[in-house]
Order: sequence, then C-alpha cells, then structure tokens
Amino acid sequence: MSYQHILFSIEAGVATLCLNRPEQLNSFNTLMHQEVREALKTVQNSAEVRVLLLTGEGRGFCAGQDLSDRNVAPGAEMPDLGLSIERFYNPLIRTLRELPIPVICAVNGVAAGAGANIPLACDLVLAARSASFIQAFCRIGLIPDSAGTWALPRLVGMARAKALTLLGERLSAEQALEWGLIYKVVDDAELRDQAIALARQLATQPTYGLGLIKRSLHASLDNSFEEQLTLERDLQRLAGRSEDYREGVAAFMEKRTPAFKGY
Ligand code: LHQ
Repeated sequence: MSYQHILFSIEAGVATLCLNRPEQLNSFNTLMHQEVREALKTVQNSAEVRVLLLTGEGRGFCAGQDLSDRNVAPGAEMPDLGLSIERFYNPLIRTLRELPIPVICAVNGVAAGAGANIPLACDLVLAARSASFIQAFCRIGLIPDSAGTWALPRLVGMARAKALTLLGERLSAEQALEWGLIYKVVDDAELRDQAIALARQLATQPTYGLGLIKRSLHASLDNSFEEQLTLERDLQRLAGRSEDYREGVAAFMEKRTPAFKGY
C-alpha cells in the first residue's frame, strides 16, 4: 500500500511509522489520520511485527491537528470537534496504548497540541535534544485531548500538569526528561539511529511478555493493591504458557543466548 502523508515500513520485526507532512510540521489532516489508522491495522494484524517505532519527518514531530483542515477550521458552521476526537484521536490513542508490543516514540522536533500527547500514549519516549513539548490547546481556547489530561497529572503531578496546560509554554526536551515525561534525551544527529537500535534490540526480546508487562503497569494506575496482585497472577499464568518463557529458561540452563519468537 502506498501512502501520501506517512512513511511506513517493516524490517527485522520493527514497524516504523513516520509522520510525513514536514512543511506543516506533521500536523494531522483527515488523510493522515486515515493512513496512520491503516498502518496501525497492519501492525495489529502482523505476526512479524514485534515493536512499533513512531517518529516524524523534518524539523517537527507533530503539531497536532491541522488547523487549516476544513473539518476543524472556524467557518460559517461551528465545527463539532468532539466528532473529530471520537473518530480519530481517541481511537489512535487507544490503539497505541493497547498494542500488545512495545511502542517507541522518537520525538524528532517540536511536539504541540495532540502531537505533544501522542508520545505519552507510547511506552518508551526518546527525544532529540532540540525537541520540545507544547500543550498548545489553551492558546486557541481548547482543552488538552489525546489523553493529555489523563497522562500529564500521572506523569508530572498536578501542579506541573496545570502549569503546562494552562500556560501552554514550551517545555524543552531536557526539562521533560527531568520532570519524568519522557525516557531519554539524545543528540539530534543520533536520535534516528538510537531509536532504531533500541527497536531492533527489543524486537529480539520476549515481546509477548513485554506486552503483558505494559498491560500490568497500565492497570496498576487504577487498581487496588489486591486487584493488582490478582492481575499479576493471571498475567504470569499467561506468560508462563508462552514459548518464549520455555526458551528463556532453557537458554539460561544451557548457558546460551535465547532465540525468542514473540509468542
Ligand atoms: C501548521 C500547524 C498546524 C496547520 C504548524 N496546522 N499548519 C483536536 C480535534 C479537533 C480540532 C482541534 O484540535 C485537536 C487537537 C489539537 O491538536 S489542537 C492544537 C493544534 N496545534 C496547535 O495549536 C499548534 C500550532 N502550531 C504552533 O503553535 C507552531 O507552529 C509551533 C509552536 C508548533 C511551531 O512554531 P514554529 O517553529 O515557529 O513554526 P511555524 O509556526 O512557523 O510553523 C511552520 C509551518 O507549519 C507554518 O506554515 P508556513 O506555510 O507558514 O510555513 C505553520 O502554519 C505550519 N503549521 N502547525 N497545527
């Protein structure tokens, strides 16, 4: 399948999805949403893909919604932004969060509006040193979407979440790291290579088990202690029945490198 606004490839167990409207800082129009959805369906349905890497082309990662798109631009008729959220942003965020494989996000430049919150739905966020995060919604009278109001207080605490979302100021990659918003900052020239190396390395790991780890951590934010113990029992039961567990133990006993398959 050929795409107009994204680049999509699968290699060595890694699906790479690159937002590709660099002149508009990779902001989302309807076609880009549809193409991203299509690519993510391929990821969901592929037995070969064991890690997803999300990034952007050019000097921006993503500037959120394309504000010139006719579905959201202020015109004669008031737009229904709720519809846009329901159709596109919410399903996108759900899919990224619920993919049963590790999702790496390499933030290559400015990430604004929904573009600042999409990385927060991913599992490991690397950012270029020159990247920045802007909760730009308040500047145009909107509220943070793409689960930003859910993720931010949990990641950085309520005081910082309020400052970020009410002031809409630019947060540098270094500051985002210090605040616990992202995993790592790397030099601009090294971002792509480091992200690909991390993705390839993870794709050789027991990715079925890694998927269960992310599921259990996600659930822990809402579960009681007892509920979490029960979930750990249930997910460990699933993990223990995987081929990768069998292989991991066998390789350990035989003092060799394991050859995991992702199931
Ligand atoms: C853009 C955009 C953009 C179009 C840069 N659209 N062209 C959900 C549901 C429905 C509706 C509404 O929204 C949502 C969720 C959201 O995401 S709301 C938040 C939408 N995003 C923003 O408000 C961010 C808007 N962009 C900016 O504030 C700046 O562009 C940032 C701070 C990201 C970057 O600033 P600069 O580095 O100074 O670049 P620039 O502003 O010069 O932008 C470069 C080009 O990209 C420029 O086009 P031009 O033809 O003049 O070169 C911009 O118009 C275009 N662009 N963001 N969201």
